[in-house]
Amino acid sequence: MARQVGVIVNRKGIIRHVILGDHHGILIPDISFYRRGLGRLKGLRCIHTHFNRNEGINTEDLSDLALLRLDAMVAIEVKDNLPGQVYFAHLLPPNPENRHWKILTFRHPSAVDLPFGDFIQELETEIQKSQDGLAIKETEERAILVHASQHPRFEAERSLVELAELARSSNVEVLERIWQRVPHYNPAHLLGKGKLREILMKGLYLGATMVIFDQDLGAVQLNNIARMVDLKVIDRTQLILDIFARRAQSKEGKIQVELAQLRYLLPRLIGRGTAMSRLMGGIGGRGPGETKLEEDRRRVKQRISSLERELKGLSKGRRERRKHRAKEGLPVISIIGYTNAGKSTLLNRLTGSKVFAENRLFATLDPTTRQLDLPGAKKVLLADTVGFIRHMPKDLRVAFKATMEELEDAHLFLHVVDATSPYRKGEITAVEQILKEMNLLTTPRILVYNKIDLLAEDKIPASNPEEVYISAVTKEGINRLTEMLAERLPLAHTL
Ligand SMILES: Nc1nc2c(ncn2[C@@H]2O[C@H](COP(=O)(O)OP(=O)(O)OP(=O)(O)O)[C@@H](O)[C@H]2O)c(=O)[nH]1
Ligand SMILES: [Mg+2]
Repeated sequence: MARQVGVIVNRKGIIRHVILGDHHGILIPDISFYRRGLGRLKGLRCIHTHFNRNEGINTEDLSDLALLRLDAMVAIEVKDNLPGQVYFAHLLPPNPENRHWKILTFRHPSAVDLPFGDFIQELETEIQKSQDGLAIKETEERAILVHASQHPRFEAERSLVELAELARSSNVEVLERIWQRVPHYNPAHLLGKGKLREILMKGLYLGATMVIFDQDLGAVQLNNIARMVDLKVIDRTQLILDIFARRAQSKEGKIQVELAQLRYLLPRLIGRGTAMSRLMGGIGGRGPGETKLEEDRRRVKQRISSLERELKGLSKGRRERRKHRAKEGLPVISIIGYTNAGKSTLLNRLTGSKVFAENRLFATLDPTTRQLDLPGAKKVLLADTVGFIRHMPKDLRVAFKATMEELEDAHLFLHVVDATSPYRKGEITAVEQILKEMNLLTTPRILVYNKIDLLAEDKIPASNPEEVYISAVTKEGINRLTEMLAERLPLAHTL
């Protein structure tokens, strides 16, 4: 056929995949779902033919070996339809020379005198031994973060800092942040393949368990990158979805998060499916993977509609609660702002409640409303809300629509800003942008600069009537804030 052929073999010697390539190379199928523990090799080796006499094993083979953590990559030379030299490449445990792999050569397949089972066991033990020193716990995720854009440095950095905060809020340890300047995105891999390989290799050697991309990955990109490397690959949206999934407590919150996750997943299942069918196509039409995927897609769609129905039922209750509240005639003040600005802490400070507040992004997903007594025996309702963030994932915004719509009831917004954030300007703009999209810019609002206890005295700017400087922790400025509320509310309420 004048085409390369290859097989993927497991440790038992069972052939898991047969690959038919072209004259120049083979494409390794998606083996990302074969997972093994940390510090272990893949348990699969790739053996393939090649025609180029002088080449031996090429760089593509070696990077596949390293990125996929294969047991071995073996190339058998073919000439005049007969097998010739065998090149046997395997990874090395960390060593002083910093060599990643070793290549053995044999003059003919029959001359390979390597007891593979024992050999690979020993190698794996060596590799694991070297990682014991790092005291790695199997449950902990460690990630490298990758930001690819042509934004100026300041913006790229801000974005990476925030991504690291998101990772921390999801209990992921960040090993390294990588900023890659790209003139335009590669539709197949986001970055150029060579650069991407370099980054992924770095991740592996640092002992990462996952790569997190700051840019959202399309179905094809996600699929391609996940196939290239034996690491989990996720993007910013998935990370935020994960935090939401961990934090949601109420029934409604949980449904909303699951809906967002499924909506995110659905198009990506299709992406995986197309890649699968393309590969399977070569060796006999539709593989089992494709049928399974169609089934998965159907099940996901069913689950989405059932969740949507359930949510509708719940939002009816919410509407009634809203109506009831309106009838009571109490003005509503909503505390809004960028995530982690101190909204819940402020609610607690003003009303003496004990709502969960913590130094992590999206601590609040199930917002609370409390009654607040203002000077002059005025009663109001004070509502905490879910924090905002730049580039809020679309699926989440759709899913949390009902919760967000409660903001329409507010007579006044307290826009809480973390005064200590070096990026506070951008954070204010991000919040205002969301208000604008929701047609809520006309609702009166007070800008509340919080956490001033952490600021040096002279950094606190002179106040203007729309702004107030407070510390929800030390109570500084809180009296001024309640005065402002009492002054502003009668006006606001008649609006
Ligand atoms: N030093 C200081 N820390 C504060 C102040 N207000 C809030 N914090 C801290 O900031 C962190 C975030 O506070 P939260 O009240 O959870 O913030 P949030 O805006 O509700 O955050 P999300 O619900 O995650 O959007 C917590 O660790 C608080 O203790 C303040 O005035 N001074
Ligand atoms: Mg909160």
